[in-house]
Amino acid sequence: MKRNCWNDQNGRFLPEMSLDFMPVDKLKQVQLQRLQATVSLAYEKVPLFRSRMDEKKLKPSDIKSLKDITLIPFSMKKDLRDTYPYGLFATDMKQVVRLHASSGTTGKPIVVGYTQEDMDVWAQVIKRGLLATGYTSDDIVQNFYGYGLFTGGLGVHGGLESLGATVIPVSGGNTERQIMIMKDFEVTAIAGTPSYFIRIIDVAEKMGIDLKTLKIKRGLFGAEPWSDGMRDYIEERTGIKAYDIYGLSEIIGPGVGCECECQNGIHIYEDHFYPEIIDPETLEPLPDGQEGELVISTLSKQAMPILRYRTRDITSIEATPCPCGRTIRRIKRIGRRSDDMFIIRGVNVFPSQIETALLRAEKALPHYQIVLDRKNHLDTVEVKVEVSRDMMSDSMSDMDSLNKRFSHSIEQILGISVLVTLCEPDSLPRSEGKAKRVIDNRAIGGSL
Ligand code: DLL
Repeated sequence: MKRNCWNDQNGRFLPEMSLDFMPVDKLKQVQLQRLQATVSLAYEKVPLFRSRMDEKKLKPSDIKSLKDITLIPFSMKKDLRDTYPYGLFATDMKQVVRLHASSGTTGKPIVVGYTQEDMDVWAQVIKRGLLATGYTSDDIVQNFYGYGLFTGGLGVHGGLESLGATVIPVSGGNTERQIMIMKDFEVTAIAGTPSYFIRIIDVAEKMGIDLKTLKIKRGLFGAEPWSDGMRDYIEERTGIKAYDIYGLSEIIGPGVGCECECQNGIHIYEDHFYPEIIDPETLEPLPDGQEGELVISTLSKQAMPILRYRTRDITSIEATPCPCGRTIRRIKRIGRRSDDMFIIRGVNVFPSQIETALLRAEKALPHYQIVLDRKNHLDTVEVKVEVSRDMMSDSMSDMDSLNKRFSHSIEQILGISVLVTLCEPDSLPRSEGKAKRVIDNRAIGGSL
């Protein structure tokens, strides 16, 4: 597993990859210099950061060590909404060569911008992820992340081009055509959301195409939480290796971090993005190994520097080094956000827990949807589970016992019982991008 850090498997010199293996002292030095420059840029050019720092009587020159980062006020999604569209930009629009936007849960999207230098860094970090997961310039890569305002498609595209791979910019949707391309274009690697790939697996099975017989060796999946169970499902059904890539628009898009071939956590490209873990209630920093909310500061972004951004993603910094030898730290894979949590009868529930329960009950990944509602002032949850053709039976008692297996498994994990409804094959909506697992009818008044 431990490969010479300066070369790829063909012995070619890879300067980008060497950044993953920088001596820790050197890395910290780079981080401090870049943090100081970013704080100065944000203070001088972005009124929101300046006024927040002024309120705390904090000047850029007060940041003397990396620890001083905790003096800086947090920022969050609301700040991007409140300054819509360009209020957090630190450069003239003349320098901005790309805009992307991410749909917010309410009304207007949030807008993010990139200078050419930002674009180069973006391609570089994704290239480092591709190299760490075994992609090479010989690969023919089908990229089914959505192209457009979403950062996934064009972001990963830039990294693939920088690697020198052959990119097929197919974007999401038209599943049968995706499968035809995979086969006919002799695709060797893929990139896209895991939930859409699960859909591709289903459709391929229906078309009588065994993905294991194709040339695909690896996939880079992200943009939404996906469990270890889902990874096993993908790898077993298709014979590919499935790797996790993480990122968010506010920081750069995909490529804030990526797994390596060890598949044991996401290495953060710490020379560009500085990670911290905080307690989301007290906002105090937490030590390595302890789970909390991930906060990220950009260290090299020019168009839109962001300081101490609260991602809402729940994870921890891995305390132990990775066997791959990379010195950049890892975070645990992200299974949940602090805000897709819902509370049922006093119990905090995350969609990923329900997914784990369903997988545990049937060892197959059913399609499911969680419907939240409010009846008589009480929150209710219904888990709709689509029965696959293998699970279907004409016998009522078989279906009843299947329902009980799902309900029991959920109760074991959550400690509360929830209503499980079995649905016909192909009856639940499928995603072509990020899966929408939770339908929340409470906000629109619920049933009462
Ligand atoms: O989803 C960027 C991206 C594109 C990442 C393609 C990876 C691949 P946003 O639309 O701004 O950006 O959504 C960011 O998605 O805060 C997480 O909650 C979630 N997310 C992204 N990657 C992962 C992952 C893109 N690998 C939000 N695991 C983040 C779990 C992820 N959640």
